[in-house]
This record gives sequence, structure tokens and C-alpha cells, in this order.
Amino acid sequence: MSANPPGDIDKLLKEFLESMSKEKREYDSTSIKCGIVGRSGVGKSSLINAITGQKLAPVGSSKETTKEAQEFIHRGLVFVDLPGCGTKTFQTHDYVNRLKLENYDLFIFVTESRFFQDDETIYSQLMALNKPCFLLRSKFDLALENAAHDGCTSTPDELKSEIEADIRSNLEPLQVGRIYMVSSRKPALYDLPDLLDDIVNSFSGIKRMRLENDFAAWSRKSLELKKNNAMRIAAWYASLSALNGLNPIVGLDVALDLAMLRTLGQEVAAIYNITPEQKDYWQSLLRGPEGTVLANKIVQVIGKYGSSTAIELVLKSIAKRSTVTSLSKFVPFAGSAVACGAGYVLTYRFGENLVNEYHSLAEEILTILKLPPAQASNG
Ligand SMILES: Nc1nc2c(ncn2[C@@H]2O[C@H](COP(=O)(O)OP(=O)(O)OP(=O)(O)O)[C@@H](O)[C@H]2O)c(=O)[nH]1
Ligand SMILES: [Mg+2]
Repeated sequence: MSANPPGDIDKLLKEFLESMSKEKREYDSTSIKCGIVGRSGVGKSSLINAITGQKLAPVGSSKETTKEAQEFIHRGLVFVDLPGCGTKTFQTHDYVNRLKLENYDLFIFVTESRFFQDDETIYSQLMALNKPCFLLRSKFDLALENAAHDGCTSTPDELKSEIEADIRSNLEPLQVGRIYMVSSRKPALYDLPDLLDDIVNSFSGIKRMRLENDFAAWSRKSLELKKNNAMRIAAWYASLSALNGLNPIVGLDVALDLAMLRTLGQEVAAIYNITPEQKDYWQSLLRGPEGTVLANKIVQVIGKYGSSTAIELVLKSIAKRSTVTSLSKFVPFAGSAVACGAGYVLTYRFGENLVNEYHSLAEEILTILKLPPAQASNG
């Protein structure tokens, strides 16, 4: 079989690069609306912060903080912290209609220790909307602590079953799926990782990718998904680079759009939740000496990819190590290395470097947070 004539390859290549940049535009414009429902003080705001890895929603004291629906936007995710059920402002009977809950993509219903009649009414109204709806028991760390303090001899698993049985009996005859035991103070322990995993699995396509990227990763599995997505995004940027190189890099004989590479850096940092905005959140979880070491590493990595000069340095070290003609797995036209050019390959390799560095830092953080409470410095 003869090779495609050069004209065909140019056309295919251009189509490929344009389809990648279209995919990027679609991703950038996708958002998911997530309603967080529950009584005042059950931990809704804390949950939003644990899901996004950011101090996004103010955490209240004894007064009722959530008086009306409040929106918190984290990249492609729009969280609506909904007012406590049965508050004066929102009576149970018009809860679903007044809050226009039919426009949401998913719901998380949060309950702490008791289920009240109006919780049950609202939960059944949510179920009737036929959207993904997840039920969780918050502050599980506190439940374990209280049980130990009260001399209860149940293991954590037994306690989980007891709490679950209690909630199920309150909600009868409704058929409830899994009930997740969650702690926003120890997000990598208990059921928060599974909850996020199950939410992701109830979506497909670009929405799923947004959820995988914009949720904080509380398990190794979700970190791996992020890695795969981040490399795909690096390929989108590489395609854009191939379509419009701008700044010649002295000594490399290649023109790249450095501002675009900086945006790629920010995008990868955000996927791994390692951004300047999220530093405070990490520090609140990572107390003690390991925390300080990690906080310094976070600052270093952010700085390494933060300016055009720093980026040029990274590019030069990549070019030294790799042959610019070796193409990534996302370019199916091996023969078109020249047409696609060094711009694609260097951008992609730059992305790969970034991803590897952020990934290993995120793994380090997770290792510390996955330690059982007694060993962890924040335990
Ligand atoms: N131990 C423990 N405390 C928690 C947890 N989640 C929340 N809290 C605490 O519970 C209190 C209320 O938390 P919020 O997140 O403000 O609750 P909320 O549901 O948003 O409250 P309103 O905005 O008033 O409706 C705060 O003191 C939190 O620190 C948790 O997982 N474990
Ligand atoms: Mg709140």
C-alpha cells in the first residue's frame, strides 16, 4: 500500500488539529450544576470545600449560615449550597419548585445524625426528579470519636452498618442506594473517595472529564484519571501550538506561543488542585513537618512553570533530552512529523513534564492523607 500523497496528509493533519481545538472549546464551556441539600449545620459548606480542595464556601458556627441558595463556582463545577430544609425562608412544600431544582445535574443530600420528617419529604422529591442523587452521612470522624468516648465497642464498620440501617429505616418505603459515610476533615479516609468516584461514573463524555478534573483527588485511582486527562489536554495545547507558533525560542529553532504554555501550566496545576488559591486548604489538612515540606514543594513547582523565562529553560532542557521528531500517541500521522513540527512535540513534552511533576507531588500529599488517623499529623 502506498503512502498518502502529501496533500492528503496536510489535510488530515489540519483536520486532526482542528478537531482537537474544538474538543478543547467544548471542554472549556462545559459546566455541571450540583445541588448540596441538607439542614443547617450538617456540613454542606465543608463538603463543598473538601470536594474542590479549596476554601470556597464559608464554614459556619452555631448560627444558620445558609439562609438562601448560594452559588460557588470551581472551574466547571457550580455548587449550590441550598438552604437548610424546613427553614422559614424555604418551606418544605415549595422547596423543589422555588429553587428550580429541575435545572440541576446532580444532588448530594447531606444528613448528620437525625433524619426529620421534612428531610424525608425533600429527599423523596429529589428522587422524583430522576437526576443522580447521592445520600451521605457527614462528620463520620466525629461519630467514631463519640462512639469511642461513650465506650461503644462497635468497630468502624459495625458503626457504619448501624448508622446506615437507621437511615434506611427512616426513609422506608423509599429504596435508597448506597449511603456514604463521609468526613470533610479527613477527606481521603472513609467514603468520600467512593462517593466522588460514583458521581463521576454516573456521567459520560466531556461532563465526566470535567468532574474527573475538577473534583479533588482523594484516591490513587482518581489521580490516574487526572493524569490521563491532563495528557489529553496537553495534546490539545500541542495542537494549538502547531497551528499558531509565535515566539521563536533562541537556540531551539522553533516558534511557540509562550503565553499558551503558561496557560497549559495553570490548567495542569488546577487539575491536580495545586494552585495558589488552594494552598491554604492544603495547609489546613497538612499540619506538622511533612506539611511544611510539601507546602514548600508546592510553591517551587508553581514557580517553575510560572514565567516565560522559566518556561524557556524547561523547554531547552526537554529539547536536549528528546528527539523532536518522536511523536506522541495522540498524533496518528507518524510520517507527518515535519508538517506537525517541533511545536507540537515540544509542547506535548512540556505538558508531560508538568504532569509528571504535579502528579508525583499529588501522590505525596495523598500518601500522607491516607495514613490512618493515629499516624497522620492532622489526626
Ligand atoms: N468533625 C467534623 N466536623 C465537621 C465536618 N464537616 C463540618 N464540620 C463542622 O460542622 C460545623 C458546620 O459546618 P458547615 O460546613 O458550616 O455546615 P453547613 O451545613 O454549611 O451549615 P449552614 O451553612 O449553617 O447551613 C462547622 O463547625 C464545621 O467545622 C466533618 O466532617 N467532621
Ligand atoms: Mg453553609
